[in-house]
Amino acid sequence: MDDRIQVWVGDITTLKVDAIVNAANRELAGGGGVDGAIHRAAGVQQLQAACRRIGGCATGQAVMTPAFNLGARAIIHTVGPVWQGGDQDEANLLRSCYSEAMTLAVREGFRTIAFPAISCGVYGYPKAQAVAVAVDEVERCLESYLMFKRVVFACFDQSMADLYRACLQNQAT
Ligand code: AR6
Repeated sequence: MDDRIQVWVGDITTLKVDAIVNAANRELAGGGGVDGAIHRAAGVQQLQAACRRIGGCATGQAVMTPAFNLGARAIIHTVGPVWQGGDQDEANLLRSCYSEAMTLAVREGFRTIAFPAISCGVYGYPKAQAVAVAVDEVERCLESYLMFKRVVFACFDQSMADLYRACLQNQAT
C-alpha cells in the first residue's frame, strides 16, 4: 500500500487539505449527501454561483471552484456514474472521476486531496466494487504523481472505512 493514502472517518468538510472532492451531479445543482454538506459548509450562495458560472460537468469529468468558507483551498467537483447494473461503463466512468480529479489537483500544484466515496450513496454503486476501483486508480495515479503527499479516503461511517482498509490490505499482500 502506498503510505500516502489514508482512510479517515468523519465529515469531509472539516478536512484541511488542498482540495476536497465533491460527488456532484451533472448540473452542478447541489443536492443531498456529501454535495449538500459541502454546499452548506462552503456557503450555499457563493458555491451555487460559482457552479452556475461553470454550467455543468459530464459524468467522469472534474471541474474546480474555490472552497469559500471551507478550510480547503479548492473544491473539485466530479460526477460519478449512476449504477445501472454494471454494463453501462460504470467502472470506467468511476475510475475516470478519480484520475480526472487527481490530474486537476496536480495541475493546480496541490499536494493533498480528500475523496468521498463517489457514487456510493444516492447513485447506488455497490460499495465494495466502488472501493476497489477507487483504491486501484488512486494508487495508479500516485505512481506517476510523486509530488503528491496525501490522499484521504473520507468515509462517513466505519463500515465504509473497513471496506477501504480491507481493499488496501489485499493490495499490499
Ligand atoms: N463527508 C464524507 N462523506 C459523506 C458525507 C460527508 N459530509 N456525507 C455523505 N457522505 P452521495 P453519490 C458519503 O449520495 O452517490 C447528491 O445529491 C455517503 O455516506 O453524497 O455520488 C448529488 O447532488 C456516501 O458513502 O453521492 C448527486 O445528485 C458517499 O458520501 C448525487 O447525490 C457518497 O454519497 C450523487 O450521488
